[in-house]
Amino acid sequence: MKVLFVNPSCLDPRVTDPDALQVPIGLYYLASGLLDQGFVSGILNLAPAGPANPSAKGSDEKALDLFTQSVMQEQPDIIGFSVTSPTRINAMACADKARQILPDTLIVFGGPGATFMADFLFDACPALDVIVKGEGEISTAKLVNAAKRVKNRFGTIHQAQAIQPDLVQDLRQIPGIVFRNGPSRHDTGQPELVKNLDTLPHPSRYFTYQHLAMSRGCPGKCTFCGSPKFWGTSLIRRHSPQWLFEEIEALAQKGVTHFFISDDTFTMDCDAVTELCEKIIQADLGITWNAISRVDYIDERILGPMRRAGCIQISFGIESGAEPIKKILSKPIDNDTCVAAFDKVCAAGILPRAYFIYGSPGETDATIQDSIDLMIRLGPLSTVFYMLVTFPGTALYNRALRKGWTHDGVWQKNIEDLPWWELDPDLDFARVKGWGDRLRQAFFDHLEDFVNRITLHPDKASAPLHADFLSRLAMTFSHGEYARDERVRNAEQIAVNLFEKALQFYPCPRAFQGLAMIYQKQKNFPKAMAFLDKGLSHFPKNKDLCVCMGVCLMNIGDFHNALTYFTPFAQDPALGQYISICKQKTTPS
Ligand code: B12
Ligand code: SF4
Repeated sequence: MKVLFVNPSCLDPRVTDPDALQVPIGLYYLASGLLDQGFVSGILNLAPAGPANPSAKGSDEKALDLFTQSVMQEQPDIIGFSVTSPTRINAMACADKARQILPDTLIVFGGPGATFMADFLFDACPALDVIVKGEGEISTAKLVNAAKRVKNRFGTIHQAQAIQPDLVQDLRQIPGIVFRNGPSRHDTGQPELVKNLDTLPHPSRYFTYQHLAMSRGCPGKCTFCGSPKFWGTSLIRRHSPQWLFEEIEALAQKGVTHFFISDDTFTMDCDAVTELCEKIIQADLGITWNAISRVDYIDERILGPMRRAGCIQISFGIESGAEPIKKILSKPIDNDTCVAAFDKVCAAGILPRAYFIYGSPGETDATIQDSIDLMIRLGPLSTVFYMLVTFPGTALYNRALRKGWTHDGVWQKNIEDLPWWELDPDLDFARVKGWGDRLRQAFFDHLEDFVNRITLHPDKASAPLHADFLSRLAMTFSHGEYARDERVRNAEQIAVNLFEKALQFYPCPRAFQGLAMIYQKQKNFPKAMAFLDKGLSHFPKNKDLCVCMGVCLMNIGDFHNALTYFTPFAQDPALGQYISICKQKTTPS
């Protein structure tokens, strides 16, 4: 029995956001569970293939071609698609294609998009056989075992006639699925949940990946979010710190150096987070990671361990600074709590990132000003501003359905999501877009001030980590996202200030290198080399510093000395060109 899991591509090209092209964590769990049971299972990631033509929305031929090739080659008995609202169109196109190529393959959809759009998907996609709702491990294992028992009889499930009664009996025993039976459908109710997440296999045994989650579920009930209904709010389960540590350690041993911890509210359980961090610190894994949390779950005591364990960024959904909007979005966290959390996180040397939503029901110029005022108090060093959109499974979508503002049939169109302003008669695109522009403008107008306001804990032990934090941030201004963004004013000067501030805390190779690169770009080679000299006096074997020094020396025509800096790293093919130029220049003709 061969099972192929597929991560379909989104409608919009997301080429600039590599994070969004990753395979969902759930597929790693599902595939590992089946591999552990002896089934043949793999994952096909269509996301990087994306829409063939970025300008033509919904054009996904490239992803479809890749899928067709894989299916012809693999000949899977079951194909399971992880579906979100933005990936449903590609999932349906692939399902239709699979049905043409392999008429008897069982086609299964799961994930948040499938869970809340079952009726629509069965109507719109004749090739679809089964939807697995919510958490998938137990239902999927049962489904695959049932498929194994009745192999070759699943071919009837998607045909016009009803399937055999004994097969129906089998499927009815599986909780949490909806399956097609000729013209009708059966829904078996809620899925059975994994009581102890540690009983799940370690996906790292089979796969290498960066997104991890310790918990399932969130205490929040935000009206724009699918999590409360998908995972439930009362029974939040989590892996033990030991289980997650083993997963991180195994992945680090496979070469993963940066992780995205994707729990909805990672810092929910203070003791568990502290225990995990202590284990990472003790093992000295040399990793970095980002996390997501809520401002009302930030206990100052965990920030030190988190930072020492490699946490470099925490994202918070701030959403709005206006009380009435927070109420509508069901995120009743007062602004002072938001500010306190941002201050603590930044003081620990962790970059606080703020998510804001605009275009909510009841939004006005005044509520946007409230958000701007709150943002200025928070001083976020990174922001994401989202126009409010809605998906099935959220309270807001249900509200729009009740008001008759939309219906499930809209998902037939090539749209990724439903912007709220399109539904709400009190809003229009021009105003909503204008609000987004105002928020972004305000952020860029104040960014330099936010950087200048950074106040780090003065304790001596944190000095190396503070230097790391400041130099990392400096790099975004000198060579990263902010360096490329025209809206950021004084980017290079901000970078210089940050690198210098980093060095006041502790000698940091990135800061020496960053300053040298800035002066090298300005053709001020003596100044660049002075910083490199200082850096190399602390870190004589640091490759980046050596290479940078070599390049500076080449620029001033000292090829002989340049070669001495490149030679220790001669095995790196990227340096081959430099080395051969230096050799040419130093070989007497
Ligand atoms: C981390 C995360 C991301 C990360 C990483 C995603 C990744 N590749 O792992 C990033 C930042 C990339 C991201 C991007 C986006 N995300 Co996101 N994301 C999440 C988040 C917070 C956690 C996902 C997670 O890891 N869950 C834990 C694992 C174990 O669960 P899982 O992957 O869902 O899989 C389980 C089940 O779903 C099911 N299952 C899943 N697939 C399949 C397939 C089969 C065949 C079967 C049988 C079962 C099954 O079984 C799995 C095991 O139990 C969720 C919210 C949440 N808590 O679920 C939102 C969420 C999934 N994201 C959402 C959205 C909207 C997006 C974006 C569109 C945002 C944007 N505007 O750019 C993009 C697009 C992503 C895409 N390809 O569609 C929505 C989806 C809503 C919807 N109805 O579709 C969610 C639910 C949040 C919300 N707003 O409500 N996301
Ligand atoms: S938006 Fe965040 S806090 Fe709110 S319910 Fe969703 S995951 Fe929880």
